[in-house]
Amino acid sequence: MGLLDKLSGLLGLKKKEVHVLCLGLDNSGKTTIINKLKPSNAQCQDIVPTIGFTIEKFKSSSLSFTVFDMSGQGRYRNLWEHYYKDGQAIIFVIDSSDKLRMVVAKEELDTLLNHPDIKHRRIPILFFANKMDLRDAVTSVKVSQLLCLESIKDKPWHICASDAIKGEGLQEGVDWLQGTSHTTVHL
Ligand SMILES: Nc1nc2c(ncn2[C@@H]2O[C@H](COP(=O)(O)OP(=O)(O)O)[C@@H](O)[C@H]2O)c(=O)[nH]1
Ligand SMILES: [Mg+2]
Repeated sequence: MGLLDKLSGLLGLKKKEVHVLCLGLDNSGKTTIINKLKPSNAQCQDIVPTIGFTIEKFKSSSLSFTVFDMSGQGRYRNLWEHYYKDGQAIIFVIDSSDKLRMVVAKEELDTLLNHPDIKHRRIPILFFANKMDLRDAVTSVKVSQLLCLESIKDKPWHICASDAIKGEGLQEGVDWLQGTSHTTVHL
């Protein structure tokens, strides 16, 4: 069973489609992670390259993924925020070796958490502290400190160290998402 098949048990809803948002700064590893998660027969629904802004959408069985970069595109913010209300789980990817932009990742996370379509929902957030294989990478504990994850009280969250190229850590994250969402996501 592929990782994505396992995930499709998410929410225990076999029929209804579950929307997962995969977010993070550009170059953090989102596309690599999603490519590892999706089975080879997943349809690439559409890649929408508006000027300077790309939304990747994948669909497989009862799961759909919407993936986009949150950085350097402030003026496209309202385009991507439009997807928030349909998201039932969030995968937030961080480049653990990019210390310079960790503060930007934190700003984007804070903006996300304060968005009206996210703020009052107990939507589970899975963080991937990605690129753990790189010499410059900080630990997942350090990433969670830098992003102040402990201050997230009203949503279930979990952080996993990952190496998306080798596929390490992804299973643990998917298992957590699958386990948590039965009790925490209300439709
Ligand atoms: N060393 C290392 N490189 C990674 C990892 N994940 C992604 N990359 C590389 O980082 C770059 C950006 O990845 P990509 O998935 O396109 O990032 P996105 O912009 O968030 O979609 C690519 O060159 C990937 O091969 C990882 O865990 N370790
Ligand atoms: Mg990408």
